[in-house]
This record gives sequence, structure tokens and C-alpha cells, in this order.
Amino acid sequence: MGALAVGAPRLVTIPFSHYCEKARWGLDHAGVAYVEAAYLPMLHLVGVKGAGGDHQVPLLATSEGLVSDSTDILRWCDARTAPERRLWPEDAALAAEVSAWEERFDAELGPNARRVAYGCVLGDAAYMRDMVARTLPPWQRGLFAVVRVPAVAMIRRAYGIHPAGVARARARLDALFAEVSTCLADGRSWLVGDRFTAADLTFAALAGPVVFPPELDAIYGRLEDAPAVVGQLAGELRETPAGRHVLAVYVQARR
Ligand SMILES: N[C@@H](CCC(=O)N[C@@H](CS)C(=O)NCC(=O)O)C(=O)O
Repeated sequence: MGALAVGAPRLVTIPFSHYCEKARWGLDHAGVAYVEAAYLPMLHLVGVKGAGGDHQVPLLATSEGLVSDSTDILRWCDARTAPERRLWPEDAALAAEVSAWEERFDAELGPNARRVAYGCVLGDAAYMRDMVARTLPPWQRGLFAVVRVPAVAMIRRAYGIHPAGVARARARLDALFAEVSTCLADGRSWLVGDRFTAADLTFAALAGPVVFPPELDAIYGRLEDAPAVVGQLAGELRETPAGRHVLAVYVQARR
């Protein structure tokens, strides 16, 4: 167990990480007040280690201890939410279905969406600079201007951002979107049961960087201003039922 936070929980993030958006959404949905401590990639280690964590974000430091994975953060939120707003239904069979989707999205959608999205934008210095400017304090913007080239090279290495890797990730993304589209083909509004759950939240949050819902403009900027490859990617995914589900879930459950 790491350092205990005094007062409101502190959410350590890389602000444009989709796993961090998932955690933020869970906290907002539960009505939990928190303070976000946002860091550039690599610099996030200062925030994470300082709070007593390992190396990944999101990390939630609470007065009861650390919660160090986006799924555990959603569970932590659920334990503080009225039953009718919980992200896992009370019914055990439905809850198991929610967990099955949620775990698949964490394992398959998160890494592949990250690879595809970084593949589109990492090489665009102006886009990256603007995203950093939208989401991080001035001193980190200044630092990014100095370290951008080696930082981008490290991100490329860490996540395997090269043409063949990005193409493989895109194929996996398309297969997962096709599977979700099939699940939605009976006209259902939510992936499991008759209300919003952790399955919808996780799918929408982790697909955010490739579908570009307008609710994320404060982070990623407007789709019209993004590199043309992003417009094409988001346009193609938005034509699928799964892509439309991402947009609909953001409208209905995130505004
Ligand atoms: N399973 C983790 C995945 C989180 C994750 O992959 N975080 C990335 C950012 S998107 C990270 O912290 N990368 C930096 C590192 O690993 O040091 C979760 O759901 O919280």
C-alpha cells in the first residue's frame, strides 16, 4: 500500500490516455469529487512513484490507500454508488457478462486503439503540441517542446508504433468492432441488460481515440482539425454500429 491521500482522492493521469478517461468517467458517474494530477508520458513516473504506485496510470490515491488499475477504480466507484447507478448489475449472470466484455476491451481494444491512434498522430508535431497544450500545464508544455523528439521515439518503441504493428492493430480493432456490431444487431441500446454498465463505459472510453466523440474535444481537439488520417479512421469506424454506439454512449452517459 502506498502513500495515503488526504482530502479528495487524487487521480494521477496521462491526460490523453484512454484508460485514464475510463477512470475519470467512473469517478464522474459516481459523483466522486477528485483532483487530477496530469503528466506527460514518462514524466508520469514522478506522479505515480510519488504516490507510491508502480508505473502505470490511471492511479487513484485515496484516504484508504491506492487503487491502481482502471477496472479496480470502477469497482471502487461502484462501492460508493447507489445500486441503480452501479456499473455492474446486481444480477450475477449479467454482472459476469459485463465483466467478460470489460476484460476483453481492456486487453484487446485498449492496446490496439492506442497503437492505431498513436500511429496516426505521433508524427504530427503540431497536433501533438496542441494536444499537450490543451491538457497539461505550461511548464510541461515547455518541457515537451524540448523533449518531443526523444519522447516520441520512446513512445514508438514502448508501444510498437511502426507500420506493420499499426496495420495488425487496425485489423484487430476492426474484428472487435465487427463483434460488437453483431452484439448490437438485435437493436439493443446497451451491450448488457437494459441499462448503461461498465461494458458500455469501457468500450466507449477505450475507443475514444479512434472514434473521436465530440465530448473528448477538450482532450483530442475537433476531428475537423485532426490529421486527415484520423478523419478517415474515425469516419470508417463511425459507419459501423459499434462506432455509432460509442458516439451514442458518450451522448447519453457522459455529458
Ligand atoms: N490495465 C491498465 C492499463 C493502463 C495502461 O496501459 N496505462 C498506460 C497509459 S495508456 C501507462 O500507464 N503507460 C505508461 C507505463 O506503463 O509506464 C488499466 O486498465 O489501468
